[in-house]
Amino acid sequence: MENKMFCYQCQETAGCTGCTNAGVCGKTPEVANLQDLLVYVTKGLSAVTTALRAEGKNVAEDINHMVSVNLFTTITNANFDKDSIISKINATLAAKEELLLELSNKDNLPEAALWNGDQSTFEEKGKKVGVLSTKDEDIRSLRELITYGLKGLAAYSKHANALLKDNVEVDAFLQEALSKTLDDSLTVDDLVALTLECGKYGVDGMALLDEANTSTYGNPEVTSVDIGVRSNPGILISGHDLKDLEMLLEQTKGTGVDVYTHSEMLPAHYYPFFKKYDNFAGNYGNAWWKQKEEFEKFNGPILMTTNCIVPPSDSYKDRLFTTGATGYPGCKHIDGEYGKTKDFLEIIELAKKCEAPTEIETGTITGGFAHEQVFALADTVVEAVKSGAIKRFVVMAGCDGRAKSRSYYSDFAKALPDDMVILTAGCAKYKYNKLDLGDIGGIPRILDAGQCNDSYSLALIALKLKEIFGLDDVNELPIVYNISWYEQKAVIVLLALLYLGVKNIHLGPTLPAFLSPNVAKVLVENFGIAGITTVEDDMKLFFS
Ligand code: FSO
Ligand code: SF4
Repeated sequence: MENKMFCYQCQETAGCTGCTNAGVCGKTPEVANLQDLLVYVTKGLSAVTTALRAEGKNVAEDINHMVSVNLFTTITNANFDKDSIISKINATLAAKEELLLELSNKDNLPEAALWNGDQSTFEEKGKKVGVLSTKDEDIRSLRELITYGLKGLAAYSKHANALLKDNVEVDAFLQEALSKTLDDSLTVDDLVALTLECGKYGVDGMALLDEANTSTYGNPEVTSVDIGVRSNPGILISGHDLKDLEMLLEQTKGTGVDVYTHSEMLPAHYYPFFKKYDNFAGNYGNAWWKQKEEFEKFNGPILMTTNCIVPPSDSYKDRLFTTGATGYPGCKHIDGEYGKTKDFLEIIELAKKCEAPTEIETGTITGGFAHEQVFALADTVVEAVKSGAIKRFVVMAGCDGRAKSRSYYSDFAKALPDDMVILTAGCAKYKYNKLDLGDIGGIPRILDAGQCNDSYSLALIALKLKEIFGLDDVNELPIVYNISWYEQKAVIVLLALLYLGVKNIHLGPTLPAFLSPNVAKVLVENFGIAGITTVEDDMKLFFS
């Protein structure tokens, strides 16, 4: 039987091979095929911009932003709204046609750069240009690995762009690499090299976002975050976009409405800038996949600034709002250009009519161990390592997810010997951040740097320790990498770590379905990438 769709970009893909009938995430075949077309036309646009740059011509900033937002739109759990995707395809085709007029030499352009069509053809075309249109399984695997890494890079660039920070070299690379995934003359070796180059730009992209965040909101500092509730009505903000949070806090000031963070927005509490808002209440709930029960209990409106959206229940669908690259059919989308203020009044007015959140937890969690904060504690940390009080660091960054097998990460954290410290970032932390693992001489045994993009901080910390201990190689440090992945931002984090020379990363709960046996072999042989087994066996493997 013919597939209705094909997608294998996330860890929860059906049967660990591919979603062919409907997405496990809730993506319909119609939306999946339209997303494939959006990726295709974005690659076409990128081939044109890359050719224009080769002719020495300038590419406007709004085109760079369009490419990033388009890719972000197709990340797992970001946008389920076919109308939003169709309008992005139309806008991309229109922009591409205009740019084609500026291009002198059109001889070497791929089909995607020249294709155009009206809306009635989109879904059929999407079916023809998806993942399986590349027949060779190794070339397909590498093209998808690169595309997913670029989706992650685009997401991080988009957040920096919203804070009015751009890196045109990152944008030019992103577009060139996208266009190279259409180039049939490239060999497996060429694409392996391009994959590693993605890692280099992944580091640059995360550095850009880190600079954008810290120059705007200050350096994260150790912070204790309340996980209980107050008595006022509240708005829950989820996702990664700090600029959206800033606008929401400004507009809710003095309204009697509190703002709570959810999932990946938790690390916002660590930034000094946001501490001035009295109505910035705390963090409500856990990682993205628990949102159905938690959003229902929250009682007030929810603003999704990025993925991960779980298709909402009717009980709260009318209080779910989207912004940025996200979208869900039937949920109100609030837009706004970079540098302009989005209008969240409708959300605030709705909140006023809602009950206060139902308490689901009480207490606090502590985080804020991004690079500057850890550097400030460097003497204590180094002393603890030298004295043997800290024997090892375990990087457990990445994503959380619904799979039962992910209880491995809670069990692993619980089973870790008392002289080991977890370094984390991303929503993976929710598997253990409410455990009381104590501290080592005042250093908590779970150091949370922030969002998944703050894995950059963990890399900086590793490089700093390498320097302090006078080591030649980052792999000589007493650090083990046991990373959990779910969607495509984790792919660029992984490629960035590989670029920085980190070896022997363990990736779970399962290896990506998009790695063909040969591509997986390249990663195993060159970087020592491995999966996970059981907590007991992995403990022996990592620490003996
Ligand atoms: Fe998690 Fe979702 Fe941050 Fe991801 S909320 S899974 S890698 O979007 O982006 O860590
Ligand atoms: Fe399936 Fe994941 Fe793709 Fe959703 S994003 S359709 S769950 S592979």
